This record gives sequence, structure tokens and C-alpha cells, in this order.
Amino acid sequence: MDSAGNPRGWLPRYSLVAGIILLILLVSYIVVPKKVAAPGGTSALPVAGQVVTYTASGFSPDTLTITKGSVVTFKNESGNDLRVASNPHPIHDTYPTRGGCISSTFDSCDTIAPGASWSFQFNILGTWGYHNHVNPTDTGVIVVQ
Ligand SMILES: [Cu+2]
Repeated sequence: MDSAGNPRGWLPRYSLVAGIILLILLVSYIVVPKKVAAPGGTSALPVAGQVVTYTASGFSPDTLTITKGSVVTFKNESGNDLRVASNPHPIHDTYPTRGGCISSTFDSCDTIAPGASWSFQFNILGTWGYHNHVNPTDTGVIVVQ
């Protein structure tokens, strides 16, 4: 028995405070929302840009699916010149915006030298085939959904 007449001293009060703190921690752990992965396991953050790499093996990925308004950067990592252009070769008119050097604006027009890149924003839904105008058997597809 202590001087205040409490038979168990400070221990019960200390245990009560510790219990309250533990309860608060437990409740906050349960209540605070956790980060949840988007369907498919990918990040829910918007993708700032997409990259297609061109090497001696061609375009990679050869099919890229993006959302409308996305910018795709075509990087030339081959040792040869690259010119990205809408199919079909050589008239480049499948992608429907006009005003490019031949027809579609989906046409780099200038050569993309080894080590350089060129970007294009896809604002029209659809499946858009393209090729390397310098070597037209190298092809790829951009799917805009
Ligand atoms: Cu072409």
C-alpha cells in the first residue's frame, strides 16, 4: 500500500495509458486506407509517356497499347537511320490527321539519326500501323483506346 492509500501504486495507471496508446495504434492501422493496386497490378498513376525502341531487330514493343492523348517517343537505338511513318508505305495516310510532309501528321518526315528520338501524340482512337520508311519491312502498331 502506498502513501495515497492505493494498494497497487502507479502500475495500474501506467497500464491503462499503455493500453489506450496500443488501442489508438491498432485503430489507426485498421482505419488508415492502404495503397491499392489498380486492376492488372499496375500503378493507378497516369503514364507520362510511352517509349518504343528501334534496334536492328525492329520496333520494341512491336504493339503498344496506350490511352488517347498519350505521347509515344520513338527512340532510335539502332545503327541506322529511322523514319517513323503511318502505314501504308509509301503514302502514309492511315492515321487520319492531315498536314504531314506526305499525308498524315503521324510521320517523323525527317530522319531520326542513331541515338535520337521523335515523339508523337495520339489523339485518335484506333489501331495504327506504322513502319520505318527507310526500311519498310520493319513495322509496329500503336493501339489507342
Ligand atoms: Cu513509308
